[in-house]
Amino acid sequence: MNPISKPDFMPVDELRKMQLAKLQELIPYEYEHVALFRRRCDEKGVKPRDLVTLADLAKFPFMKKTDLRDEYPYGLTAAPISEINRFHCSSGTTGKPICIPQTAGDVAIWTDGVARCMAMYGITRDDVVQVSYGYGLFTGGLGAHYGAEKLGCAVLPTSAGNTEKQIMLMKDLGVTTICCTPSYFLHLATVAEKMGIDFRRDTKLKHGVFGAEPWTDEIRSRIEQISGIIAHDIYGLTEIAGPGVAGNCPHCHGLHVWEDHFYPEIIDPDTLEVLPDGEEGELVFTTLDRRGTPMVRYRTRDLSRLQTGQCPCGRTMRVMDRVHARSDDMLIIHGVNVFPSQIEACLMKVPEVAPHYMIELSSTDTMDRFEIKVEVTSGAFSDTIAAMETIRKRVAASIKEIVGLSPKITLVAPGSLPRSEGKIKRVIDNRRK
Ligand code: DLL
Repeated sequence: MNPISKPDFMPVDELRKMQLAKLQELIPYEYEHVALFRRRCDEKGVKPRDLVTLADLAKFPFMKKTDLRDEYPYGLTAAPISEINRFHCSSGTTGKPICIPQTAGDVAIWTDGVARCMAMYGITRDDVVQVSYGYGLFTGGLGAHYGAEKLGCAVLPTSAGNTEKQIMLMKDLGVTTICCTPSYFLHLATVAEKMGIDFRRDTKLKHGVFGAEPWTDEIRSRIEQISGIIAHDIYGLTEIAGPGVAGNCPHCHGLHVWEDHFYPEIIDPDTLEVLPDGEEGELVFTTLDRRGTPMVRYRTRDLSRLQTGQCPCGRTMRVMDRVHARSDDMLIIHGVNVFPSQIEACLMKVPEVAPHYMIELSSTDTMDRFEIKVEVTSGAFSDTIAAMETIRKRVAASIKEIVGLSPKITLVAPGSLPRSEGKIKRVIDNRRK
């Protein structure tokens, strides 16, 4: 076992004791240094000394993305600027960005999370790791970079874009591991095909470290089929660290959360009650070690579940379900609740369509219009109307069966929908608000 992985196997009672001890340091620290937290605790009538057991965490107030925006840039920062080593910010499409100042210790914890994920995937110092996540304010590039370096891998920081050159370098340098969004990998695969490069035959690629956006099991299988690599899932968010909050082991259908750093809870997003392990709801994280911008009970909006039972790999850290959706991604179409991931799963049941699609919503005076544009694979694409109509009917039937709706299905030519170098945007909602 790589020594980096040792904490993953910590006995559960030791882990719970450690979490409580860390929380009993964190909560008074946050109360002392972050005025918003102190004010909310006072309004609730809860004091740091009320945290006696782990269950007492539920007495403390939540934090939300709007708090980060409202308190931008330094309102939630607990450490003095002399201790701050790094900023990561993300700008939403509307309003103020969020800003997360971090200490050197915070960056080290984040690095540890990524390195432990990679070690769990079977990546070693013999691997050549290409980081095609964006570098800069986005945490993907630097997070994967530091994690791979900590493992001792040889790292190639390409960032996103310049796809043909990325493929050339991948081939020439003997890259074994690619880190990028799953949607960018699909784009890489299409460009490689056009360049006459077959990942299996012409490269040494074995591992993909994919995350930053929801992706279904069906997309994962497609990726593995077309490239012959193992597609690993890595989860994280800027507010808590970046990538490396959780990752999947070869045995679990879900992701081990590095609970010694990031304490997870699942809540009912309506009642805000903590739900027992095994029930689905909204993921909430508390950063147990972070001192630059600590987060207590941060509501992620990501929907998941903490699984019960022990993973066969022997890791004691709880497993969360893969994040298939965010509560704020849910679309209500003709009164039906639909997640884009459900549409993706329906599309991927039809082998003739490619994993490139767009959901478009608009409204007339009287009704909503719902259209799905999806690319046909280059193998199946033809100019015979009858052949295309057969595929279109199959897609429509798959969506009707699972989602219960009958959108307009438009089949488009391979390569005609926009590609993304980072997180893909698959929904255009132009309905009246
Ligand atoms: O996306 C950090 C990251 C970079 C994770 C690279 C993994 C790989 P943000 O830009 O703050 O940070 O976006 C965080 O992205 O709340 C989820 O909704 C989504 N997300 C991240 N990883 C996954 C994943 C980075 N593996 C938001 N599966 C999160 C599904 C994911 N959704």
